[in-house]
Amino acid sequence: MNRLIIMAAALLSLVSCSRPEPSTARRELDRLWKGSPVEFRHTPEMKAEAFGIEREGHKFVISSADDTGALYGVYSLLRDSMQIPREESPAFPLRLLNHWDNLDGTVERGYAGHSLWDWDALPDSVSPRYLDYARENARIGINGTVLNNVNASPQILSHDYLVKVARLADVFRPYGIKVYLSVNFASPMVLDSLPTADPLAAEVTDWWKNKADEIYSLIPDFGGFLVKANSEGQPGPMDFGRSHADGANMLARALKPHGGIVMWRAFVYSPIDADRAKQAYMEFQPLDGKFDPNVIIQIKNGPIDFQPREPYSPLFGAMPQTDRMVEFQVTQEYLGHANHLAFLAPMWTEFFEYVKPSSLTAIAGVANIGDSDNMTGNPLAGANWHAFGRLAWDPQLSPARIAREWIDANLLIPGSNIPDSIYSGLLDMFLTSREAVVDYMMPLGLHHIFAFGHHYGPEPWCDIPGARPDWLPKYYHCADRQGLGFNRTTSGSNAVEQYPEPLRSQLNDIDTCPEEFLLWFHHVPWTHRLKSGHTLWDELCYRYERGVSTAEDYCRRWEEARPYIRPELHADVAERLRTQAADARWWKDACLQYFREYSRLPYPTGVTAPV
Ligand code: GCW
Repeated sequence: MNRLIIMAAALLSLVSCSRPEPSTARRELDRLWKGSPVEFRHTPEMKAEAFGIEREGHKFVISSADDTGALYGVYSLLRDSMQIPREESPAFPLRLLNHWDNLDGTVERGYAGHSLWDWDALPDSVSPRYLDYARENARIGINGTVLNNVNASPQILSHDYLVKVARLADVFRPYGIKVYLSVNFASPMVLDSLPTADPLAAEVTDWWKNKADEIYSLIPDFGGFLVKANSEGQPGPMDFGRSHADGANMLARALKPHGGIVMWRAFVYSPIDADRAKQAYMEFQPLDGKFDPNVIIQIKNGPIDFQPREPYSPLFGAMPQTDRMVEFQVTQEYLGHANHLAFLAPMWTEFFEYVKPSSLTAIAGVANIGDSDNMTGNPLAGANWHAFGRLAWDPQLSPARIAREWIDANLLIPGSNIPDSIYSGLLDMFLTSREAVVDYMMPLGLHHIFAFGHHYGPEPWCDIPGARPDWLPKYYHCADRQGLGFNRTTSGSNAVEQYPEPLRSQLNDIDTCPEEFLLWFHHVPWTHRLKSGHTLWDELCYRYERGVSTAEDYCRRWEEARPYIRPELHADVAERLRTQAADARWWKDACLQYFREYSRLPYPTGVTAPV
């Protein structure tokens, strides 16, 4: 009887006592703002990950339904304690970084050193940098990370590696971050010598089911798989005469009992006869409605490959019965690597002008992170990591606001009284930088005239023996004596057909096609007049020249801002900006000299002839 009374009393006290304080949120608060007048309030009716901040007398109250919401509330309060009361919740439930990190420590398209993951030292030794990484991500609302390259080594699914992955998951969990893995479709053949990886073969489905059970026994909140299949030589279901849907659904069914998901990439790239810009749509659109509910199709923002400017991929509008997510590239594979300043928020908000965030289930960004001291190589590239997270949280945020947040917190000497004119010069550098890159690399809709392999400098003349057909000279720019640009209209490859009306007709007509996409969709005569009144040739020259002078101007502005910038950053960035300006001139000289062999027109006044 006594025991019963004690148990009832204990139960009663559990019910009446409020939920314990969210421990990570409290720890972060104590670390970043000791003695702060903040109280946490458990508010179960709020949405997952959401938070509210209000004032009660002298204290701040952060309300949330869960610990992650409380943590996000802390970071948000530290960023802005003025706009109160406010309530926020994320626009996308899944906000992921994709690491293209290989198990040997290299990073594909990474420009910030080696991989942050020290696979050899794990699981016994856990670098303190994993915690820094988790905090940086939680600060901007990232809630998932795919640890390894989409060109995936099957070894990541071996037991030894899964134990290491589990250690990382333990570090990230308190910060609301789940781990995911890229998987190689042929894993059962490589790891366990199965004769096939056919997604419809019973032994294969069993293998994946057992693998999923093993993963979840080590990592109960494992997020799921990311898959690059039948693209650039990676294995996939089509090797066995099956479709992307067969492959994705088989994996999805193995993960489903545990609540995991499959992100199946639509970046399919193999030498085909059709215009490469059409390939993803051609392969995936017919499969709409055939994917299981826990599959999301992960589509790059544009139809080709992370170019400085691309129109949105028409696949986003073509699979209404399938969950879709966008893949942005935070690392600057095609935007000057770690040398150029290219603040990417304007590029990503431009995408959202065409694709409604509410039509997407999730968002991923290919990380620009490595083991360099600042984790991003170029210190200014930290602004892109920040921007990706902030836009994943709220795609309506303006690039200017995001840039200001980052500049204030990271660039300026605390307390430095920077004059308005210098501050707005700095801000303007960020906001114009992506457009400047477009100007000096590939204006007016030109694309993919990069050097083969490293994707850094210009090579519109590329004719590497043995290169893929679309790398052959002129595949993308189609320069000839008449003009320049890829005819994707109804009289050409008809890629316009993949876009809905009225956009399709607008793109199809040389007079209504937005000029930033002109040479993407049209083969334009050299003497065709553009809106500026200039001929195509003259306008092309002016754009390249404008790109160069903008890049040169950045060096001057940066110098002017020197007294207000953290000294350890100033010299490093100054050097990179000088490289950027020199590269801009290199791009201009190389491209104009090359295209002039076709246009045979003089350089217009005001444009310095290449030396
Ligand atoms: O952008 C291209 C890159 C490849 C990359 C591929 C992809 C991971 O050049 O390095 O491979 O896209 O997205 O799969």
